[in-house]
Amino acid sequence: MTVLALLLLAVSAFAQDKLPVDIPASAAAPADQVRGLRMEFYPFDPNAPKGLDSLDEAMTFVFMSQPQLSELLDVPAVDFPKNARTAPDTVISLGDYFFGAQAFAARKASLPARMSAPIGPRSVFVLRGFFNVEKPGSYNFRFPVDDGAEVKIGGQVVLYQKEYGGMFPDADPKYAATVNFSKAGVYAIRITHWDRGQELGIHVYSDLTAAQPGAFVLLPILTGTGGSH
Ligand SMILES: [Ca+2]
Repeated sequence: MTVLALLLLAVSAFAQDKLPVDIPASAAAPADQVRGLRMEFYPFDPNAPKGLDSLDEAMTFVFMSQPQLSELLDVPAVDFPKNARTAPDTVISLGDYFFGAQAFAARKASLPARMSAPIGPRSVFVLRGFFNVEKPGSYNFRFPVDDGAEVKIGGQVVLYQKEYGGMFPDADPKYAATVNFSKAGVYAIRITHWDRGQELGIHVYSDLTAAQPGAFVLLPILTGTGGSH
């Protein structure tokens, strides 16, 4: 094997082996913080010079914009299923596909238009919630997403998946993250979910609360308001 081949091997191994992310003990959330999963929707602005063509652009767009819609969802887990949608992009009800209709079926709200001809449909959802870590330790996460997402836990970036082209198998290494918690407690999770068009979805799996070692379950979200009443 040549030196160059060895070097390429080392580079590719480095790219695939993501380092665990340490969450500082100070990131544990105060007990009286609002629970539940808050969703903000940012449709593409056709007057913007750039077309939300990448996750990088989506992050900037969200930073510079106000959400068109903001809702506190009453859902038990981060689960925004793909293939649950029944209608084309243009006019659909949020309940048709968002969180398997649990959060929006009763509301009958229409999804704001996210078409932006001639560039095509683009949108960003920001999801913010809390989950419980009963025991300090190292836990594994998977964030299968269509198309891309940034995931922050306790203020730390644990995933920045910027590829697009549909959802790959859940076990694809690009969706994986290992997170170390030095202290038990409630932690914030913030997901910026970017979609470049057509199918969309995100799930958050972890072995944090799985009964079997190595098994993955949807990440349970704490709901209701805590602590102060
Ligand atoms: Ca998509």
